Order: sequence, then structure tokens, then C-alpha cells
Amino acid sequence: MERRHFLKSAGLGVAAGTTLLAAQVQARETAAPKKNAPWMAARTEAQIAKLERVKVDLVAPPMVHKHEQKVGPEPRVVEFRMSITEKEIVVDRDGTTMHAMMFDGSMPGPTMVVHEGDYLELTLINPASNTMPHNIDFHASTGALGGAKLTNVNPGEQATLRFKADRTGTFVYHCAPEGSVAWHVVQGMHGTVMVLPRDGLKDSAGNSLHYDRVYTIGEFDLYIPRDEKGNFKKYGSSAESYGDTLEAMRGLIPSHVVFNGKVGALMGDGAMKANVGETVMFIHSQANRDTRPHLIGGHGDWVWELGKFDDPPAKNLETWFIRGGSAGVAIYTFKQPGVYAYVNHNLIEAMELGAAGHVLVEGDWNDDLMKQVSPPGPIKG
Ligand SMILES: [Cu+2]
Repeated sequence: MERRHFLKSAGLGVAAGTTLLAAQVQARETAAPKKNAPWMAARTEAQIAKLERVKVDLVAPPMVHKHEQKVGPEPRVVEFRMSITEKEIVVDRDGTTMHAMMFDGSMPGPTMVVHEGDYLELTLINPASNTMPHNIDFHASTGALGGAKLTNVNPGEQATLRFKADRTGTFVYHCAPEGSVAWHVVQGMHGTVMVLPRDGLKDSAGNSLHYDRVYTIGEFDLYIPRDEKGNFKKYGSSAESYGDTLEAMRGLIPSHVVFNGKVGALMGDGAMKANVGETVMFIHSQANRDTRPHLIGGHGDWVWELGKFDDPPAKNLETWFIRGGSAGVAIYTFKQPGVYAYVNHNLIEAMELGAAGHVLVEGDWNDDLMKQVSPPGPIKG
């Protein structure tokens, strides 16, 4: 049957059919990577040298450095610097310690934001005070094991890597030294790169989405060894802890699962904040192990659980899922005040092992959305 006749017999006029077709084409254009866009063009070294260079100072998680959501078509070279920190840290309320390895002294490392088609240029510094070689593997990049082969830095060295951010989304970056990749990752060396579409985020119908603030949460499964009595062991150095830690890792049962470096890091003084009416983006990375974020009392209004913005986001999610080795994004507009918990909804991992944080929200209560009709009291006959 000819298309026009089919549409007619299906009860659709020609005009309606055309509109439908146009909408489909538009949806496909929104969804497809913009490979022919001017900012995606291949460039020679000389052409790259002519692009505007922007230096960005990174900030510690859960904050994310200031950035624009929409930008013009001319790509930029965005420069970042990160220094590697090896340091003993306390990971829970009982004073349990771990010899952490960190990008810029935080777990996760700072989030870096660029736009599709930009060149991300990182200088990675391994100070002489450190003891181990490190490098960086960017899931957002293409080639050379994510950049790991080109950034091997011994203590006292630095290296600079440039890559083209040609895919949108949130992507994990992590250390990956040959022979001890897993150890460096679970000891703290991971973070997120967010590559925004140049025209900003879109909902599944192609309408613009905007966020008022953004928080970045890195979840870490920790494997702290225990002694014969079941107490957590303390070590004089990273090297001393290695053998036992490797054994604990091979058991695949974490001793702790924490957000941003320690149990309770995002509670009390560290709690995230928002106001009723504000739209908040939550970036969630887990470089090693699956997790399932959930906002107690809220939702994911729009969620890219795979973290890739060329896909249409899912809507109204209760719990979403971040695959080990990836970063995902949820945005939510707060409608009620109060203390919210943002958790990994394997509740044992959240409440017993530490994968929980708080969002303190100010504003007016909405009785239409929820009302306590009668407070708890004795059962009435
Ligand atoms: Cu490392």
C-alpha cells in the first residue's frame, strides 16, 4: 500500500502524517550524535593552536566547577591540572584508616566539564613526595587505553594529554597503572568528566532542560583487611597494606561502601543543599562496582542512568542503576522541604556499609502533595 493511502486509511490526514514524520525525523536528529556539526570537524595541530584556550580551576567534590550549560559552535581547548595525592585517610566513624590514592586530594577526583567537540587538555602531576607511579584512563577519550599509555608518571614527573571530547555524557576517569589497576581504583583514584551538548540538555521530547546546581558523588567499594579478631588492620604504608588488601578484594565483599571518601561525608556539614523549586543535577560515578541510586522522598525527574546525553533520558524513576565502570546523571526539581537521603538502595550497602548522603532542602511544605491526615496515636476502637 502506498504510504499516503495507508495514512488515510489509518485515520490520519496527509498533514497529520507529515507532522508525525517531521517529529520523527527531528527526534532522530536530536538522538543522533552530531558528527557533521562544525565543532566535530577533524583539525590539524595548527588549527587546534588557533582555538580559544580556557584554563579551569578544579573544585573539590561534591561541588563542580562553574560552567556554562549552552555554548556557541566554536570548540575550545579546556586546560585542567591535577596533582596526585597518596595519603592515609579515615574512612568511617570508628577511625578505620586506609592508605588512599587520590586525584587532587579528594575521593572522587574533581569533576571536569567540557562541551562536545572541545579538546580536554590535562596536566597530570605526580609529586616527588609520592611513592608510586600513576596515570589516567579517560572513558570519554579514544585511543591508547584511554590515555593511560601516554600519562605514566613516576613520582617527581608530570605529563600533559589532550583528547577530543567527541561524545556527550558523563564518563569515568581513573588511574590504571599496568599490574595494579584495580587496587589504584578502589583506593580512591577515580572521578568524572562531563561532556555537555553545545546546545544544552534535552528531555525525551527535545525540550531544553536546565539545572540550577550540580553535585558530584563518587561511590567507592572499599576492601579494608581485618585481623584474626575481626578488627580492621592499620598499616604503616600503602605497600604494607597491598597483600592483605588484594586478598580482601578477591573476596568481592567490600568492608565499606562510601560516598566521597568516608562514611557520612555527605551528611552534617558535608550535606548537599537545595531549595524548593530548584533543579539539581546529581552526577554519580562508580568506577568498579554496580550501584543503584535513589532519593528518599523524591525521584529522578530525568535520568540518564547510562550517562550518555545523546540518549533520551528516562522519566520519573524511583531508583536508577549505575554500572560499575560508568557515571550517570539524574536531575530533580525539589517540591518539598526537609532532609532527604540520597542512597544506594541496596539498603545494607547504604545503612550498614556507608553508601548514603543527605540533601537539606529549604522552602514551604506542600499539603497537596502530602499531608499527615492524623498523627500517630493510640488505635481508636
Ligand atoms: Cu594510581
